[in-house]
Amino acid sequence: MSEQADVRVPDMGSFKDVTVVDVLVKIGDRVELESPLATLETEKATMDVPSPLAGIVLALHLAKGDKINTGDRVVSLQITPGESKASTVTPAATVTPASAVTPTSAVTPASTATPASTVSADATVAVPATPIRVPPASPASPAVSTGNPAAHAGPSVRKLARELGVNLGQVTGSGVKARITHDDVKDWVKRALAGAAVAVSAQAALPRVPVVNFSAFGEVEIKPLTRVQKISGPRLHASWVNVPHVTQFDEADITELENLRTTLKQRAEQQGIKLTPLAFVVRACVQALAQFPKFRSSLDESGQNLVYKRYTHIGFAADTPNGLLVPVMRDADKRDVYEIARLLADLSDKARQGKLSAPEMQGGCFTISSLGGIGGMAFTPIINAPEVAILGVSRSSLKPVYRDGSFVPRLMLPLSLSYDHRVIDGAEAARFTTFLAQTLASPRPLLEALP
Ligand code: CAO
Repeated sequence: MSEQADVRVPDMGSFKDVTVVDVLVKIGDRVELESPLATLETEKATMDVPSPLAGIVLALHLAKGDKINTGDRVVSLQITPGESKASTVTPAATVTPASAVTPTSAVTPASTATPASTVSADATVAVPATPIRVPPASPASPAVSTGNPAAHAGPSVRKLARELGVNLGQVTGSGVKARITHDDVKDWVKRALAGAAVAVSAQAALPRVPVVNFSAFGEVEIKPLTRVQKISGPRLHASWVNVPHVTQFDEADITELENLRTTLKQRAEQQGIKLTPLAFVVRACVQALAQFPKFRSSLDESGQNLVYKRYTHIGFAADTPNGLLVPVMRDADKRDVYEIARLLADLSDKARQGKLSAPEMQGGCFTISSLGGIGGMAFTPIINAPEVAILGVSRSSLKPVYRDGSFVPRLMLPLSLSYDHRVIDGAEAARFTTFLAQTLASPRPLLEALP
């Protein structure tokens, strides 16, 4: 059989007429032991009133803005005997058996969400594919009620969140047991502002794509994007709208490379290695990046400095059933062509099985996207920002090349280098692809032992 009990304001010492700044529950809510029920504010501090019992809220006896004192009723709870007991740890609110609790005697419902109609909030909703994600990934308004009783946060953090209009339910806590700290709230606000600013400028700058009711023209079927697409889409969009892309095209004569690869392929296979042309391309890129280190740099946040990386981690686009993933091969400059080939296969297998770990997708400084196994002559890859360049590789084909007075058949590999024109000039890009083509055309050194 269930019982009713009143929860009262605990002993507040000399504080009198303390203001209720938030009511964190509403009638019908289930509260657990020590769930905060309300937040009180004195001149010196804010404090939560934790529930000394678990139960269902039958009535609220205070409202936001009320002045209350020790012993005043906070809520009436319906409790099941044995299910909960008063806390012995926290300075809990006091409990008295309810005399006659009538739900209708409730003062007001708990503080409700007040979605603010700020420009930033609207803009964020309107452009969900904003490059800088407003935390969390959901485009919800940052300015909603702070009264989230489930959030694990102390009174002063709740106060800060309230003042800044942060919904604690959207903040990830970095403290012990995911407790939300002051810094977590401030970080959330910083990121929300950055995201909103980008969304506002993007919205202002971009004409909108028309919304079409396709079913007016025939039968349609709606399928959601995959999780990978939902993540990679906004990133690609961010790069597309933020980075001035130019693509430099070239061709590498890989006739000799292909002859060499054919002689090595079988032996490699016996060791379980699939020696594809891409492994040689990665090796050639390592050399090009050593020669032109700007191609593995990134602009810093201010856009005023270039961050030169002294490491060569190379990402490569992998086509998976769930969408595009970019595994990263760490320290590609310390690996020979066989090791690179093995890693290409291992990482792309993992990508297809959805088993890549976070470090295996981070830290890249240059990306290669190879469609050579599929087909095509050239394409314009989107830079994996904040990287500044990406190499697209298409399918090699035999072409007539004019040499020493006659046309000869040569195996030509198409290269498409997209680069960030804020960082790289066209002449540098042409030097980079020329170097790459020359390196691939004389492949023996690519097999040499590493330094
Ligand atoms: N020209 C001609 N043939 C090529 C080639 C090229 N440029 N590149 C690869 N090939 C051949 C390989 O030699 C192999 O042939 P065999 O089986 O006869 O030896 C075949 O094509 C298939 O190669 P592969 O795809 O298994 O291996 P890879 O090392 O070339 O590529 C990977 C690995 C993971 C990059 C690739 O499988 C992949 O996913 N590519 C798609 C990348 C992508 O989606 N990019 C677009 C991103 S932007 O949307």
